[in-house]
Amino acid sequence: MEEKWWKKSVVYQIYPRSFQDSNGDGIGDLAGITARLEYIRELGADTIWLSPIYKSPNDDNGYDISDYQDIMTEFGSMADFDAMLEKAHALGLKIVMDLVVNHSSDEHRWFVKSRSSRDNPYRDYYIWREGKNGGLPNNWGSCFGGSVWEYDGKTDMYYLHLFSKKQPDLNWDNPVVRDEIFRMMDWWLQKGIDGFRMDVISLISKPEGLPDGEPGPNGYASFQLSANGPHEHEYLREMNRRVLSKYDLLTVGECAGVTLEEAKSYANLDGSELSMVFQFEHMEADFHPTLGRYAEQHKNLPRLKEILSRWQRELDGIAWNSLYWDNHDQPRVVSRYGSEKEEYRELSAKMLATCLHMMQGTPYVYQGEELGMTNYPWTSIDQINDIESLGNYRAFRDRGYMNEEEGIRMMRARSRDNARTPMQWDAGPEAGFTTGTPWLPVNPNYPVINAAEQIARPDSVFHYYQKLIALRREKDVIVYGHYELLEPEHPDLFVYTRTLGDESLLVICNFSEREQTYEIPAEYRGAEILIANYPVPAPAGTLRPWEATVLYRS
Ligand code: TEU
Ligand code: CA
Repeated sequence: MEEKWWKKSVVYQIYPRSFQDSNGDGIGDLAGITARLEYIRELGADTIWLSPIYKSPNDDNGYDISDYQDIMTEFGSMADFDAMLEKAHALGLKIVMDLVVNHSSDEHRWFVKSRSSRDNPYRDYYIWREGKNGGLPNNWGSCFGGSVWEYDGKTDMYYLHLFSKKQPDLNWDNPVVRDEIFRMMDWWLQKGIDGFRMDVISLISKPEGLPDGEPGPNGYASFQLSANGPHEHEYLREMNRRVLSKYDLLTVGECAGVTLEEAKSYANLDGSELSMVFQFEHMEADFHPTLGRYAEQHKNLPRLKEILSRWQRELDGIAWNSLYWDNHDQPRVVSRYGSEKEEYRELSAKMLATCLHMMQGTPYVYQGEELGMTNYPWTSIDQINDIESLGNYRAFRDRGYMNEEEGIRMMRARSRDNARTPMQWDAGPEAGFTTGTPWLPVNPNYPVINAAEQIARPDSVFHYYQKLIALRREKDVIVYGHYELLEPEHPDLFVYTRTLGDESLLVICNFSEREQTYEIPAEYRGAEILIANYPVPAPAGTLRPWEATVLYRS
């Protein structure tokens, strides 16, 4: 396989709003990030993905951009950005920026002009349609609840928004739009950034004629109908040819609705499109059969294993995987697949980290994951800020699928705000995140779960992540080894091997608090323990609650 720096990387994701506030307004900012860069270096990650920091009215916390070449007022200035980039590079940290170009904000000057008349030059920057039979142009539902169509009285037409009505979709079929976007990307790359994480890039090419789809429980067809559209790969190859290929970058496409077959194009090792994709199949392994994400969790380990293993096996040698449990859109993995119980929280956090970090692909660590941060104990819908949680809760409530109490239970298990509570730095006021009032409450468990305590304690989750990251640098078998799943049907154990030439790994993870019996395959008996989450090995043939062990042979 061709050596590319990002194949050996570990990426740390920062959600700037919740990472570190530097001026007491309760909102994280660029100066806060700059002050904490040493922490990321100490952890060992070499690349940072910054969620959006561009000018934005914050309808969706920066995923609605009103100026792609300016900084969000709350986050600071372009000078703050330049200072952050310079210090990051001086510390050997690369910076990957979020690129949100499926849609802009409705406050972007392009959209302001676009909606002003039917025949202005910006009209076709966005997707405008007439109503059909006195109703909406089609039956698609937005990711945040309700229709994807917003009626605009000024010109008596509807515009398409797969997300909120303040996030109108850009029209990628218009070559002038592609020119604008590619020029803007180049401007950032000239500044010296090291790549892009491309927001819902799989949705940019809309299907011909925008046809109706099968409606789901919310009454609408899924917005994901526009995934992997007819010109998707053509546009990405154009972007690659005109912009990306001129630099040495990490590019990761967030690909809602991507299939394995599609990923083989998006993330092909020939470098014609992107370095890798974020797929969603494994995030959907615990979905409710009808309500999908918006219900309590339906855990199913064999299904999770089948999905991850299929991606491991089938991309091997063809395309490159990304590896993630957490991001700013997902509940915290310890609460999801691990245990919040005091005696098991750290063990389970380390087990989950082991399971992911020993796979082939580039691992992503979302801020606080390296501490085993957990979901927030929401007690009221009023505490929720996230537009997606609120929009979908209201839609399901109005259709009689859930009452408020069920809604709160759903938020505890699922809301994106579980990931967005402030980073827990220390046991001081507001966990050291701000000297003011944080925009979202700090998780009350911060006196127990915080970075200062974990850095000082050698057996913490933080130091375990540090070790996993260091191992990836040392052992090629972790980066490149071929993957094989063992025990596919076991309801609680996730066991796999990695092999590269004479080197091999056996990864054993107990996804339960039950003791298990498990006979280690003969060829691994007596092998070196590369890393484990208990200080001493279990008696032969057994596994303790949430145990993880990696055995190494060469
Ligand atoms: O999310 C895209 C996406 O596909 C959503 O469905 C996401 O998976 C969902 O929130 C989880 O249920 C991206 C960003 O990551 C998200 O924060 C933005 O809100 C969204 O795009 C719109 O830009
Ligand atoms: Ca601030």
